[in-house]
Amino acid sequence: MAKASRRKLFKFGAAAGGALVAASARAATAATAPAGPLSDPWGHSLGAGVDDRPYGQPSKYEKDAIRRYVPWLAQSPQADASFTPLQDQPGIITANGFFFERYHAGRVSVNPAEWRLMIMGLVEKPLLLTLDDLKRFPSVSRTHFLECPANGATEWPAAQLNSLQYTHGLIACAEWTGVKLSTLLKEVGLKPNGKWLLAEGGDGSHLTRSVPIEKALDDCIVAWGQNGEALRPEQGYPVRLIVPGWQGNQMVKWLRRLEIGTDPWYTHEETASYTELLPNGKALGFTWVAEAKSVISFPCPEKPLTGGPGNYEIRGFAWTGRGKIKAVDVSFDGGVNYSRAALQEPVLDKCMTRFTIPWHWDGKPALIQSRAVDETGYVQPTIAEARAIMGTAPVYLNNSIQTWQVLADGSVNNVQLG
Ligand SMILES: Nc1nc2c(c(=O)[nH]1)N[C@H]1C(S)=C(S)[C@@H](COP(=O)(O)O)O[C@H]1N2
Ligand SMILES: [Mo]
Repeated sequence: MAKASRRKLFKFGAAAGGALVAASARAATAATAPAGPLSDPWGHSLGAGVDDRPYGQPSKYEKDAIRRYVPWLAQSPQADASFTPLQDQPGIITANGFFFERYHAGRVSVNPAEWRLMIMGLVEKPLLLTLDDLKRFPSVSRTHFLECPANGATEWPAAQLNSLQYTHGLIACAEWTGVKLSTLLKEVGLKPNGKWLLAEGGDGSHLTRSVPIEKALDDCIVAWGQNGEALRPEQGYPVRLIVPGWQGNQMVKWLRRLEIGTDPWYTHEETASYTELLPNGKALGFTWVAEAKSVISFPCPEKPLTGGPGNYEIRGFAWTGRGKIKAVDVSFDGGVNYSRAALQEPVLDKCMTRFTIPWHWDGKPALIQSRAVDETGYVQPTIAEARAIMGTAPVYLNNSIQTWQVLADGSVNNVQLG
């Protein structure tokens, strides 16, 4: 995402916020006692048969639960990103149709019969695999999140987009099925001086990323399955690399080549997305791991409190690239006091984790926040703490605590404190 678009982002945020406030105010006044049983024509007629939908679709009433993109954020939709509607995601799995997209050269359509994976470089026995060859190796299924390091980039200078989808939607979580990279590297036989892996994509961008061999041998997956079906074209059909817990741009889509070398191949773009200039003038250096982060997904700007004062369940997601989430604390007063939320099972390694906490809302304005703690003891920073670390003009790696302002009418706004 380009820094130049911030002014436009701000205008967009103000417009979207106004519309949401008006909508939720209407909803609040419409809340009345039930008048009696609703008309239920669906209980007195035949439904559709099994012959009209060979591939299932969501209810037509869910038409607002969709990916969205910001048309002026990038120069073309082929070099842009769409955002996951986290406000519509109930559990830790992101539906394949909701999964955010990030393309450098568009979504290509790869014929699996013509697809090949080349494994070469410092190996005893280079391999050229077809998809059928790849699927003969022992496989695993693992659930992991995938976050673009630009997630939250618009929010570094100020609270700009009044939307959970746009402030946090460059993340998704799926069950991936494939062959462990370690299995393939064992098959080709690593030479002792093979210390780095280069992964290359088959799309026009030929996106390439360098992975240290320790990570490649640890938990990386060469995946073809995504949430109960083949990988979607959006996610790199037929095969992508999963580098659990690391930044999303490492997870090369439409994977076509793995090369073993002695050193990293850092490309210009790779360098730009991994380093941030710090206040002391030094660069942060290569930072691959997605640090602990969390956000409240209900309520949020898109999902206000429509039922008036009373009992609600606050819900959200937390994740860390360093293992499991240990705890999430929720504040209702802008970070003065925190209460521990419940983590909903399963709590998995490098995976989105769901948290919940009951809230009796007294109808007064409130500032709600969530703060994640991971199993290493790392605590998610406030925006002020994150800025102190990252300096004045960062783009990437915003994992700071999000504040939602709840107003008396139940509407919710993106704000920043301090
Ligand atoms: N071949 C290829 N791989 C790619 C990209 C790409 O444009 N081409 N984009 C990268 C970036 S920047 C991110 S954040 C993730 C996004 O994955 P998704 O589109 O499945 O959400 O894919 C990464 N892998
Ligand atoms: Mo990305």
